[in-house]
Amino acid sequence: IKHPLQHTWTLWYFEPDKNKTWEENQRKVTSFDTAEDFWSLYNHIKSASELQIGCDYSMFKQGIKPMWEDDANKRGGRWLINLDRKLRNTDLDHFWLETLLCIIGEAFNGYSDEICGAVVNIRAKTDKIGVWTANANNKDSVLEIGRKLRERLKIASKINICYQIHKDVMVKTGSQAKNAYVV
Ligand code: M7G
Repeated sequence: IKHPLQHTWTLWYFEPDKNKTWEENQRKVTSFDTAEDFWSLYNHIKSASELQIGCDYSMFKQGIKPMWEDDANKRGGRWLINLDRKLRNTDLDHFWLETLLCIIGEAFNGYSDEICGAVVNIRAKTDKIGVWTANANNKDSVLEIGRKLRERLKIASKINICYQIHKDVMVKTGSQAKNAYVV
């Protein structure tokens, strides 16, 4: 018997194609609901650091699209970890794997219900890992998820990580949105 996960998760892959809309470029890869199937998938696909610039992986609970507009995300936001491209070959894959293990393993104490998914963006200067939560107003859960993420990723204490509300990100550009919370 395989080891069941609490939720079924879907992996999405984004590859930029100028002839298509952003939404059309988001492709569902596959879904899984056991630890063993997670590892077969993880071992089968390219690591995040091997993706081309401009590509993303997203892993979300089944039924939630990796988009601000989804009902599950529209009141939410993300904990954002910026990683200079110099760290792409040393830290990125490790941080992304640990992020995935945190979400599928329900590591956020009583707050895992608030988790929608996680995204890794491969970008020219700064790669990004985002952990998306359902409700930016649930301060206690947002902060606890941020603290746990820091702890599990072993983020150095001199580095702050910031939470951005999707509604703010939509109207600004990229990472320039104001930070609603910091841990
Ligand atoms: P990004 O890929 O999150 O970061 O957003 P980047 O600026 O580092 O590349 C790039 C652009 O993709 C945004 O300005 C939007 O045009 C589009 N985009 C990103 N997200 C996460 C969404 C989304 O959830 N919904 C829609 N409609 N567009 C998005």
